[in-house]
Amino acid sequence: MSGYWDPHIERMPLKDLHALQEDRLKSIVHYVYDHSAFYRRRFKEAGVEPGDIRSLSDVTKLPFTRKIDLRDNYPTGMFSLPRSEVVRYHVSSGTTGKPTVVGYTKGDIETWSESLARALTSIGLGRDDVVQVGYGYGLFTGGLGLHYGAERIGAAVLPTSTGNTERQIELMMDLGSTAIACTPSYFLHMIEVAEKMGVSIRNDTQLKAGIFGAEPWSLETRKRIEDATGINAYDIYGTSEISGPLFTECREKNGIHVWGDMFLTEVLDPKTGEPVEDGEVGELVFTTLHKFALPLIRYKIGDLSMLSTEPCECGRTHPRIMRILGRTDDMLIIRGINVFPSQVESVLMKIPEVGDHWEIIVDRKGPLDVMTVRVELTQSGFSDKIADLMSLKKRISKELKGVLNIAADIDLAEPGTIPRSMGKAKRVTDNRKV
Ligand code: DLL
Repeated sequence: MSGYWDPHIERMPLKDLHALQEDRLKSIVHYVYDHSAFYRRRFKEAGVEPGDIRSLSDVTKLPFTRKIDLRDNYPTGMFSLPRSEVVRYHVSSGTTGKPTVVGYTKGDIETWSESLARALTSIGLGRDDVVQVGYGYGLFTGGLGLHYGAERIGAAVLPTSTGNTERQIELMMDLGSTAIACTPSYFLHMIEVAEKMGVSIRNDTQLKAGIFGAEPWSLETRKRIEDATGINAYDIYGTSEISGPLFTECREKNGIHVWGDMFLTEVLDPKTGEPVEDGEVGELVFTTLHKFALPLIRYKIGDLSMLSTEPCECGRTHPRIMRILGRTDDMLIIRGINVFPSQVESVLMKIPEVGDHWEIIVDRKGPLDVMTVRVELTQSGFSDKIADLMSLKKRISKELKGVLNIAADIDLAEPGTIPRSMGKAKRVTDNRKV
């Protein structure tokens, strides 16, 4: 059957998928209890034993784990296997605290690659494709993750990593890259550099698909990328803790397929910890069902999304998560109002005069929080007439207020003045914390 990497698994009837998940949940719970002193202690504290987990719904009896547990047990205190079984480590950058270390057995790397092989096949890639991997190679999971996934489907990998953008574009043309995997903010930068080089991604390259993620990006940004280049831009999600990049949208572009034989997904109310209904926003919690060096039980990632358990038009039965709103800890509280940077992006990207780069700066002036949104204008949106700029400022401010319910100061910047990122874009500077 074409279009699927593993049709038997991907189209599995829900009843069979649930039975498989139940078996795997029971085994992984026994496994961590037997192999990891951390989980034994946690389970005992929660008064739960592996034998208590008899059905899928019993998952709620298990205690949560969080990033802080990985940090507290730095570097490998949460691992379930000794070093001799580990074939790879990845390490988070630690920008928001102590770094976290994740590890993989040979089988874990295979499962990770398999997950991406299914995902890449679902967006129509295969052995005739050239996949340019512009995610960072090294301690970050993006580069090597995509690399192994693309190799698994027999594509030719062009491992450009991040940076050296002009060379990336030359190679894209010379080797005929048909897909690019990088952060959406880096791809926007690539489009800009290509233009400066006199290269049209639409006409001068063979690019047809983008695999964009590792940071929040809005549907409006997708539209901008697709309109500017003619490619199909797909969302890819994952976190280093559960392996790295793992899941993408399929060609339907209606949610990210999370492979149920590998992961059990819960979406919970961040306040009560109770499951929310399908289609309601909640916090993502994953249990790894088939990962053995560092299995995670009810891991609270902190990302907000919605779950859909309806089978997809593409024929895949596995649950989908909808576009990630952001992390609970990305949420800014400005004068008591919750603001997600992704909401700001959605508003800005609908305004044609606003370019692709923007940032939020939060200060405290006296007792008051002040949010400044600094936006770069496009060449055509930029005017030397003060009156034009003033009226644009007003318009942006009004649009933002309509969605966020708070007023923001708008700072208009000339094209090319906001720093570009090669990896995850830094959108927010919160001066209140320093
Ligand atoms: O960013 C893994 C990855 C690499 C995913 C390449 C996709 C592509 P971490 O560095 O651990 O891992 O960061 C994970 O990034 O919890 C989300 O907050 C955010 N994130 C990742 N993908 C998306 C996405 C990698 N598609 C954290 N949309 C996650 C929104 C995303 N946020």
